[in-house]
Amino acid sequence: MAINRIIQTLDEFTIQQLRDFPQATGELSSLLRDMGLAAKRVHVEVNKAGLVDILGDAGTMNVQGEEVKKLDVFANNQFVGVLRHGISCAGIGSEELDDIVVFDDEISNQSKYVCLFDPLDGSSNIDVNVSIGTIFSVYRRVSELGKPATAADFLQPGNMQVAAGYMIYGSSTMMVYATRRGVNGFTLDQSIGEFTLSHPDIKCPETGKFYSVNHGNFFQFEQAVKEYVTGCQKKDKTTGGPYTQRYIGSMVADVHRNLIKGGIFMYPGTVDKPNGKLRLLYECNPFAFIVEKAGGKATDGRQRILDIQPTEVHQRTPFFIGSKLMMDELEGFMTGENK
Ligand code: AHM
Repeated sequence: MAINRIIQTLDEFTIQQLRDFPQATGELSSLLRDMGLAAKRVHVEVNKAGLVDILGDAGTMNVQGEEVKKLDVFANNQFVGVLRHGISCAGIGSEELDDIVVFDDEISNQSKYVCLFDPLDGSSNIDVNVSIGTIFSVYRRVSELGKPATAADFLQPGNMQVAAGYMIYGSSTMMVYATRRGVNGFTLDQSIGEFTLSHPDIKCPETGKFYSVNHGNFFQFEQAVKEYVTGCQKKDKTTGGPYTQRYIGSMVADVHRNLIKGGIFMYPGTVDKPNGKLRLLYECNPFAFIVEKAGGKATDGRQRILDIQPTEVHQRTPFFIGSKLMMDELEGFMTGENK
């Protein structure tokens, strides 16, 4: 059967969206294009990671006290580079860097947006050929245009995001991004070197069959989470279980699967780490924005992720995200209703 579908590239798609908004300046499209360009460079390196001596430790620790792999450094430099030289971004925050970086030059000071990103999430999986990803978040500045960006631009609650997205470097490379108009996914067509629209208007199924959690931490979870997770494993009227357990340890891959197929991803707090592992600004807010725009939900177990007022760029939060009905069931356990 002949496939008669018009191929639309990322650029064509964002330009088409701009046409619907004659007052738009094109800065956001330009920023998304910059992110796509950096992602293509990272894709090339990720794909030859097994061939060249780019694997291994860069010999430094990141601000979280974790080992930095060389590809993390490479990816970080690509994203910082495109945004610094682009026309839309006044500054960045990166999971790899201690502090925000303000691009204090004439063009950047006039730019409307700041961008926060985790350049290579799931990097402990690089050595073993498991999917990894990039996660990013875009905010409109609250500081005065014409002057350098300030810390307040970066410390906005997630509900102020104008766009958020992720790239997944997996069996194919994809870029998925959300704006208030919805969520769309683009797959890298390597024959032309372009991201092309492959998943238009993504909707997260209301429920699903997957639950994703690190079971190794089970005995450290709070009681309500233990009960919900146990409910996922057995025939249970309240949770709708049993569900299939899928956990790669690469959040981009885990949440991507659950976004497309339906499911719930959890990284709860533990006795040792009450705020869990994941970073609010670099990992949780962008995914919360994307999944909510697709019809799902995201909370820290008690409140909506997007309503949390951040106090510092590297703060962590417990994280629960996924299909609406599964999240409602979890919520019932957290509030004691589903006991
Ligand atoms: P990393 O980028 O240092 O690998 O950490 C982030 C990753 C997430 O992608 C993933 O969901 C989580 O850490 C897995 O953590 P754990 O191994 O504790 O389950």
